[in-house]
Amino acid sequence: MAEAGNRHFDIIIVGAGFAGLYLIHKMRALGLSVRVFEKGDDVGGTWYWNRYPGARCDIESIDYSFGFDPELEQEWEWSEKYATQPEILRYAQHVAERFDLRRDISFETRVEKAVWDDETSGWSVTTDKGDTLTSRFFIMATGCLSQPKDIDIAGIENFTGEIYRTHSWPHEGVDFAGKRVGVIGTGSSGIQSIPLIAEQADSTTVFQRTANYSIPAGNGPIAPEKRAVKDRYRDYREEARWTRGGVPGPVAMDLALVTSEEEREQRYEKLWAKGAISHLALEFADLLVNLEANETLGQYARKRIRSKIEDPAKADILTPTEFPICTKRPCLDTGYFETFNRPNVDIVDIKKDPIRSITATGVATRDRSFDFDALVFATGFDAMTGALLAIDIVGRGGQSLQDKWADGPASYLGLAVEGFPNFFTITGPGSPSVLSNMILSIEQHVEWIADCLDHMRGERLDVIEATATAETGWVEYGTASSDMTLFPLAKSWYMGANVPGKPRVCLPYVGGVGAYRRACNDVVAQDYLGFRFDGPGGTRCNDGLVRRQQPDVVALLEMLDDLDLPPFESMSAAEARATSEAMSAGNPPGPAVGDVVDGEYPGAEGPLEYRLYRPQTEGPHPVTLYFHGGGWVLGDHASDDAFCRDLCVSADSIIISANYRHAPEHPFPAAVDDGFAALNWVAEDIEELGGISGALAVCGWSAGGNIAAVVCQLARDAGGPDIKGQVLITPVVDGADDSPSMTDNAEGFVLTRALMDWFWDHYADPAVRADPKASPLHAADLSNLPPALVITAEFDPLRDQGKAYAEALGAAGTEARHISYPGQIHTSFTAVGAIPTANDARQEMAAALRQSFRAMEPA
Ligand code: N01
Repeated sequence: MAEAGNRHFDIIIVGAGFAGLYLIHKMRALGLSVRVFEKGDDVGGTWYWNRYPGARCDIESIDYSFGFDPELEQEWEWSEKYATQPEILRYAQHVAERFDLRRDISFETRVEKAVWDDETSGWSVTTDKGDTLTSRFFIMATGCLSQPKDIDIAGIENFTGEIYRTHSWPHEGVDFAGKRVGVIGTGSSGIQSIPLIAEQADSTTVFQRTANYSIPAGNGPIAPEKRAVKDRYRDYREEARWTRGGVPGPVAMDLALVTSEEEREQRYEKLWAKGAISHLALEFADLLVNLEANETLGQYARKRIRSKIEDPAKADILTPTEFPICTKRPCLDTGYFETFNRPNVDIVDIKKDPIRSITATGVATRDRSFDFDALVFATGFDAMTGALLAIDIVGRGGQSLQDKWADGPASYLGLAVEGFPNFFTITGPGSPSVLSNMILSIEQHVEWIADCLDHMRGERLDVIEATATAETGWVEYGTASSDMTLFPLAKSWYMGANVPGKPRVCLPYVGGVGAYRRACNDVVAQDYLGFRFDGPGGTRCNDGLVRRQQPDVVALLEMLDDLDLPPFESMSAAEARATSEAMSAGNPPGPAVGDVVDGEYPGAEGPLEYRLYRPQTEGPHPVTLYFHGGGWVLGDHASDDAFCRDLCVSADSIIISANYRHAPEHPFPAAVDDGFAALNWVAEDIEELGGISGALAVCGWSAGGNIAAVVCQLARDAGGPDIKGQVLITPVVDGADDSPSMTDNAEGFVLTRALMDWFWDHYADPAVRADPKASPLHAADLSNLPPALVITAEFDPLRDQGKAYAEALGAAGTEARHISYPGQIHTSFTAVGAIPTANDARQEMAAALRQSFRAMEPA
């Protein structure tokens, strides 16, 4: 062992890559003793091992470098936009020397086992040298792409030629001159190495299972504007910390699907010319969430790829088609596709002609056999969990990490694991890690841990452990985040799909480094929410979930927070209307429908506008009369356009969005009188409108839900029109509500209590609010009303009154169903395209409408 006799440390760390190096530096600064064990004979981690020809970073070096020390970042000069592996390795070595880090590292030593001991509140760590050491904390800094995937091709042991693997390339290099080389694998490693192998070799044959997207790196000297970053590195790094991928750059809010083809093409051209993957998927806000939008970039990429390959048969094989672009890690290349224009380079599509086995002399596919002098495997890694599970880590009660993660990794923030006290993972599963600039993410984890250990020391706490509640909550949040995206559609290593038998879960957190950093900071700000501490300073735990809303809701709330708009209730009605219109201007458009017709209907006191949405299917159709939201003050017949389109398509119903007079110009009961007039008009004219006679339902959101509920009562009392069903979305039904949801959700979720008061104050004098036409919950009789579906949101001041209305309807004998959606807010359900986690709720509403109409069909 390198250190003289010491067998106990404050911290034992596995891995001397960038994470291990920075950990030593930070832990030393805290005055803690550290020992790092590293399998290789020097520092550098992934850059120590992956020495294949062409290996480079795929995040620009100005970004892919440490930001913790201003002197370090000024003194180091990168020679190229994307540095080569030797240069990055030299950088790691420079860092080790500059901060005198090697003296705390035991090289050529593999950690085999680590066991938590409850008695001593520490870890016992065993190495392949037979040593057992102890520590208070145990940190895995083993990297995300360090454990190679087993080669799952039969017969490799029979091959008599040379075998190379990109992830553990010979340090002395390989001379392929005069050799026939077979390469298996076309991920980043294959795509980077193939052009250089092909330059040397007599012949090169590439076996490709899945064609991959790659864009030209445009490598070369660092552009002057990028070099100028060094003059403002501090600000630049800070900016990077709050981005999505850890690299500053423009983030589009606009959508590919509402941008003209011409403009899209121009933007994609520019994107290609940049030669960078860090912002590829951020060019439009819908590229990673909407398949059709994604396809616009996919098509462009395919066109560019095809244009480089002369032989159409080779182009067919090399052009990717099997997954949405950017759902597998996109590659950066230098002359990859052009390499296949060489006469001595071939591509074999092993999806069509699968490899049967490796033979003594080469590769046998189903239809052909190939002879090689050397085989190169670029077949990838058991990503993110492989290296963590390669060591036998045993936590509390003898539970191993392998057992705990048998069905997929469970981790709090990708940092800590319940049942494994004083154990941290750097860039573990559940953190942005591989979807980000790794060095920046490493720094954030190391700094978070250092702050945590410092806090523990200050509070005299010895043991920290994530709680089950917090861990499960974060895992669910991570899954909900990835489920909103297209990532699950690819058989990628992000999804664990490249390793046979590996659980299929999205391993990284997809929400971006900024959102993630905010979550980590929020945990700290809430007294380390979701962590249990123990020690002489006491036992303490503020348990709970760091993110309680759905991920898209969180993103929306964070965006609104950043905008820091004045509250509506501080504005005049006219200002509020203008602001509301401006805010909805960029909303996603909603799906195409058969027809949209604007017209006028006879309101209670004069003509009012309506917008009719007709399905693409053949009519006549049932009709749903819809009332928009906006607290009786804001909005109009067109303001919930995307939602009306969505409902039209999913319910296969004509939707008529009828405007009504707004307060304060037209206070109570103008809105409901207009609503009832609209109902009578639709019922009378239903066939002329393309509807089926009698097939009429109502639906409304918020104040529109109030109108829908009221018109059902008015129609019942008036003896018609007959309404087949009512769908009430977060409706206002009680002007005197003071239930817990009013207090719990009073602030912070778009509709605030203050805003609701402001709406009421504009709409109805307190003296009339108890009138059932204003507060339908207060109706003396709630029987014989149309079957109702009431949708409420967990984080909505109106949650409890919606629930109360459904219960009161049910108690009076009216068929009523109530669904409360966890993690949603008042505005979630109509936000089509913006809040995809409410898609289920929208499907429920459509199903309820279809059910109402079905009920009238003869059995
Ligand atoms: O590995 P991969 P990688 N038979 O998993 C194929 C980072 N990185 O080492 O796609 C036949 O991407 C497999 O086929 P398929 C970067 O994040 C960065 O190239 O599964 N083929 C695929 O083509 C990257 O994403 C840089 O159908 C088999 C290939 O092997 C990550 O590391 C450079 C097979 C594996 O591709 C991993 O990249 C290099 C089989 N049995 C790596 N098994 C930089 O630029 C697998 N394949 C910084």
